Parts: sequence; C-alpha cells; structure tokens
Amino acid sequence: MRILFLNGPNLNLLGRREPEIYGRTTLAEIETAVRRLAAERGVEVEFRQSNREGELVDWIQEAQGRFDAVVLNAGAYTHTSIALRDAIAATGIPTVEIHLSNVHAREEFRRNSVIAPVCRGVICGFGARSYLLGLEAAIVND
Ligand code: CA2
Repeated sequence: MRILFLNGPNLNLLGRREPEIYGRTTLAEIETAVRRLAAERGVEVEFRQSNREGELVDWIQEAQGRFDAVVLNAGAYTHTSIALRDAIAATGIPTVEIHLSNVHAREEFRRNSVIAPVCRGVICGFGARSYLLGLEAAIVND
C-alpha cells in the first residue's frame, strides 16, 4: 500500500513560529515519525509540502493509480479551495483530511472546510499525532 502525505501553505514553518498553536515539532520531524509508523505497518509513504494551490492540485491528480490514499493537511486552503475539492472528487482517491490544531476551537472561518465533504473523514486537534492518526485512518480500507 502506498500513501501520499500532502501539506499545504506555511506548514514548512512548523516548529519555528506560533509554537503555542502548532507546537515545536518541525515538518521534517513529523515526516520521520510518519515514516517510522509506516514501516511498522508495512506501508510506503511519500511526504510533500507546497505553498502553491496548483501544485497541490497537480499532485492529487497524479496520485491516481500511483497511491492508494492521500492524507492531506491543506492548511488555509482547507477553508477556501474549491480547486482542491474538485481534484479530490474528480480523482476519487480516498483522502483523509488532517489538522494539527482543533479548527473548531479557533476562529469562526476555520470551522468550515470546503474539502471535508469529499474526504473519507477528518482528524484534527492532536498536534503532530494527527499525522499518525491520519496514517492509521488511511490504512483502513472498508
Ligand atoms: O491546524 C492545522 O493543521 C491547519 O491546517 C494549519 C493552517 C491553518 O490555516 C488551518 O486553519 C489549520 C496553517 C498552517 C500554518 O502553519 C504555520 C506554522 C508555523 C507558523 C505559522 C504558520
């Protein structure tokens, strides 16, 4: 099984700014933890980050036939990107939406996800562990 982790805008800053919201763990450290769990579960993972909406759309389109599932932290595009939603819906690739923070406990505009309706499910609020829970959810195949 192959799982693609996609990270949206500003997540490259993790661990260096706003640690009170997003924690002190860097994206590279999260990737290491994800790879460790993936090895235990016997699945392959690829881990990418982009600040560009179109690049994320390209990666979702290209995932079709190459990956079995996508775990997506779309960052702020979660709340705005019809393009990402359309890409997930068009490819039909099983997608797990994840967030570090509990988006429901923050500003009103973060409560709405335009991609959640086309995702298999949503995990939020568990910090870096949301990525590990996202991996477990992506492995579920029923
Ligand atoms: O909680 C999450 O994972 C978010 O997807 C993070 C996004 C935010 O727009 C979503 O509403 C929730 C922001 C990612 C920006 O990450 C930063 C990390 C360090 C410093 C500044 C931003």
